[in-house]
Amino acid sequence: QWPNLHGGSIRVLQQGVLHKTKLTENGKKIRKNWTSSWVVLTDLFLFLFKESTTKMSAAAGGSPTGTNKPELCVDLNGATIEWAAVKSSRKGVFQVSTLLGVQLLLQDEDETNAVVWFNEIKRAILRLPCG
Ligand code: I3S
Repeated sequence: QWPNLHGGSIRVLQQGVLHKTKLTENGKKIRKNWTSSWVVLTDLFLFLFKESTTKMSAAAGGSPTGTNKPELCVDLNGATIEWAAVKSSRKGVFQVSTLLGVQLLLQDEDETNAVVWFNEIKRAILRLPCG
């Protein structure tokens, strides 16, 4: 568990490596650029860390501060998630879209694992006020 600013703590629901690419940036469609990230699902946010530098420290319970900042914080409140087989030739691909217009594809080669991630993220979204 990570400390937060209010002395409470952020509950980590699931973490691991996923492939990701953004589909849009500032509302504009961009060219895909698949990279792998260390993904941490919490109640409110999906945090994506650069995989190479943070996997070990995140796995060891490192906090997302200082040089270990996430490269992307996806607000799950009001977000949507759907399978996105038509948007990629890869298998195990789903899309997360936020209220503010971030569109992200996430992928796990292992489709069983992709289903686990999909269900956990979906459940987190549905628990939130706008979900
Ligand atoms: O949906 P697209 O545009 O066919 O996605 C592929 C391309 O973005 C490709 O790069 P180029 O911009 O050089 O064409 C990527 O290397 C591929 O990975 C993209 O497709 P997949 O099916 O992997 O999402």
